Amino acid sequence: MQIEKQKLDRHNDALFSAHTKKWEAIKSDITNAEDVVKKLVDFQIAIPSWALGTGGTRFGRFAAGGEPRSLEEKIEDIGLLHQLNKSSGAISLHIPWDIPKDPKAVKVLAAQYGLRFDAMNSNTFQDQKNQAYSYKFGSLQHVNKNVRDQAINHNIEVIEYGKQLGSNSITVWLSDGSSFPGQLNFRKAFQNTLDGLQKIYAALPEDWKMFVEYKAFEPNFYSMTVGDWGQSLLYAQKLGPKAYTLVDLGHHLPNANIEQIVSLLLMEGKLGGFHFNDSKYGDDDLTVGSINPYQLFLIFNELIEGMDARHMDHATDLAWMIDASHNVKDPLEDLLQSVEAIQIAYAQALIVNTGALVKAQQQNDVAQAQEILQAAYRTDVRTLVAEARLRAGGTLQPLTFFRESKIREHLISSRGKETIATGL
Ligand SMILES: [Mn+2]
Repeated sequence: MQIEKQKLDRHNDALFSAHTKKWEAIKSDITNAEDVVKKLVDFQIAIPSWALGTGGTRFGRFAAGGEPRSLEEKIEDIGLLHQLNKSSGAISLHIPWDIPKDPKAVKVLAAQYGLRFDAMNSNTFQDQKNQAYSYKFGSLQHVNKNVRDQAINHNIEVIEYGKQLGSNSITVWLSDGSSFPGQLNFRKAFQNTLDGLQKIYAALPEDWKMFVEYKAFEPNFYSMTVGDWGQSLLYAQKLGPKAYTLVDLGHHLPNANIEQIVSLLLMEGKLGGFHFNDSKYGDDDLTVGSINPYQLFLIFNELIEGMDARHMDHATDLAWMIDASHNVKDPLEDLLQSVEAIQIAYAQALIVNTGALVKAQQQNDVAQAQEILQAAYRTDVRTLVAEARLRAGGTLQPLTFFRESKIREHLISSRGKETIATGL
């Protein structure tokens, strides 16, 4: 569904004078407020096609109702998010859950909502109907060449779909690994995987990137064949200049220093993209910023520092995507919260007094360094984020608008209560 412009205007008009007061105040406080707002307007976060439906756990699934029934309806939902926050201008597709039957028409539809196609995602962690070989014991690592070839061909097929949609990257996440000691020869598993990735890499168009995503555990619990950033970087370095490491916040062991990982990958020119979520224990896929917003801020601080050191464009040189699952929330509300949390962390990192921080580091002034970071983190930047949305043509308060307009109720009445989105 698309929201009429008058409705958006009415919402913004009602909030405008209160917002303006706050904006004037923060502008006099933060010297680079204008610059932050401009950067926020440019910053877009891709929404994966599997995040529009209610997620499940291995125990159960409780549908929200009105969930998208097709790829077209998923695009419609992301279009709606983008209309409200003007920062969700990209969609990331998962194959085979969302195979476009008519890629041309799908591309046109997405463009109507102002969306482009971000990284394509392959799937060799599940068996599909009528599949010749099973991935039960892995895909690219598999001891049987037929299984490996099937996984390679699938990835090449995903690239082909992506080409038709105007995407320019593929994310390869492998569930490969072992659950018991002795199950796997680590070296051979690595070599088979590298060989498969090389064949996929060879099928990349000139201007494409390949992201190698790692994960510490699950679904395998003894070893993962792409288990950490070191292994991912090893693959990426061996593959070549179009291969990069992808960091998913939930794919680390507890208490990992993700900001340091980000910093070093950027230093090596090998950070390709980011999957945002939050977690308390493992890969919990909770709303971005819901558990540990300070960590998110520290990560953004390193992202900006590292990108600026390499003169990278914040908005376009890395792939930004939300990768979460929503078990007890309305998926659209959750995504609105996630995007806002990312924007807040980004804005806070943009107002860090970097000159003073460098000076404090040079002088080993540890207390002062902490003060500088926390001064930025403790600044309420929500008005900057709202101002960016307003300038881009979105809503001042997306979540309030979503609720007051009864969008979920409308979706339920048009799509039905029992709809199920394809995906996990
Ligand atoms: Mn991910």
